[in-house]
Amino acid sequence: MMFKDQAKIYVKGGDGGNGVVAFRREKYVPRGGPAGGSGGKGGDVYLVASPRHNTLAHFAYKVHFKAERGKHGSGSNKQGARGKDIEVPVPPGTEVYDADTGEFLGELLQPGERLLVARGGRGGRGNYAFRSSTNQAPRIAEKGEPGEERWLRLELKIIADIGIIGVPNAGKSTLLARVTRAKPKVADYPFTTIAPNLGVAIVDDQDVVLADIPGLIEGAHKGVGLGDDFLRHIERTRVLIHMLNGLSPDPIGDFEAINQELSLFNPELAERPQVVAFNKMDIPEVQERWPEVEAKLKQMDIEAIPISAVTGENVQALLRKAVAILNALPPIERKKALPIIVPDDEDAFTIEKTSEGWIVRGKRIERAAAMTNWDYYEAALRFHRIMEAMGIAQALVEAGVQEGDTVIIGNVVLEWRDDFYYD
Ligand SMILES: Nc1nc2c(ncn2[C@@H]2O[C@H](COP(=O)(O)OP(=O)(O)OP(=O)(O)O)[C@@H](O)[C@H]2O)c(=O)[nH]1
Ligand SMILES: [Mg+2]
Repeated sequence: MMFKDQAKIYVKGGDGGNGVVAFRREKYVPRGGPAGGSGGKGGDVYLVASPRHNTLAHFAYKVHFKAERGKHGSGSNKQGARGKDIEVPVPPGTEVYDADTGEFLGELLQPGERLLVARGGRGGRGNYAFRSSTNQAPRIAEKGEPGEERWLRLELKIIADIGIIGVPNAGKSTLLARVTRAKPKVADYPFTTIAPNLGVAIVDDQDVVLADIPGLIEGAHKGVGLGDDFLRHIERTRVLIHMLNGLSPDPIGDFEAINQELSLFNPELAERPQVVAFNKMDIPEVQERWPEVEAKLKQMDIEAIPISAVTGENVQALLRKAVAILNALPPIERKKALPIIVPDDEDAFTIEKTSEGWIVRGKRIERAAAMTNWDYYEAALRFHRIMEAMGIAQALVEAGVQEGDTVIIGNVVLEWRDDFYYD
């Protein structure tokens, strides 16, 4: 399956269940009190970091995730059941953004970590909840609040302690296979590796996660070769093993070209600590070249280690050096993640005059409109009160709304009446 390190998915919390209007029926009591139960809350949608997933490929076919809606309330003041939450598995190392606004919502690093991405709607209140000293038999109930919905952009950045980088064919996958139980494909042609492979090496009793990154070539930061996707993975590795191909016509030129690509992609990457390895030392011609390469690197202040990924020569020394650097680094700082989505100013609204009518937009008023059960006159009155309390009715009058005009709020279309007063 093709590697996929970005995905766009749609998530929607369950709608809240509707509240109902009902009255108690008892023997000898001609007209009982209000007994309409409230609807249950809709289920929430969570993303959860699953160690069984390494890629976002499973989102190629399924992109819609909806939690269950809350059950409706019923008579005898029975509350509707809560809708079930759903958990959408993502690989550890997934960053989550709102696809429309670009806002960073959080990242999932440790297996089992959860992030709330779409809240279920509140259940609508039944008439029992509306009873008061002045209205003991309310004929009003709310509809459930619609669940939160949004498109998310997921971006996978694998997290590894050590990233193995280098030109195609340098022997990166061979090294990973040598020191971990990973079984990456190894072949004598460039771009064998098209997706990063992860493995765990044990170095002096310490577990170290290694990532074998696909080969990089000049222009990679502009998308040449396998593109810039994989440069992003390098951002999430802490130490780099930069592998030189002992058989390359110009190993030092390769080395400089790749470092150039890293810094063009992200200047911070050029600062990432590197341990340089010169590979394929089991081949006599490569051994012959080594002194010259070693000297040139020394001039650049670089202490390279000659290795053979095939025989394992010097491989432990290479890993030890990388792990020593790793252990000296400060702990990873997490990106600031919002644990819960903070809505923007809920009460804000706008009014626009269009050929179809007056369009009122605003989070709170649209939600109130969606939750109003227009079958009940009292509910319509209550909505009108909300319009007044929020200053929307007055704003419409000031804007010039006329008797009979159409007013559109979310999915609700109303006819404006000047005499819609109450009490
Ligand atoms: N003789 C010898 N051959 C090696 C050594 N390491 C890798 N090779 C060979 O070099 C070729 C490329 O090895 P890979 O491990 O696939 O190289 P890679 O860097 O992962 O290549 P890409 O995935 O294409 O970027 C294969 O034919 C390997 O057998 C080594 O230490 N000695
Ligand atoms: Mg490879």
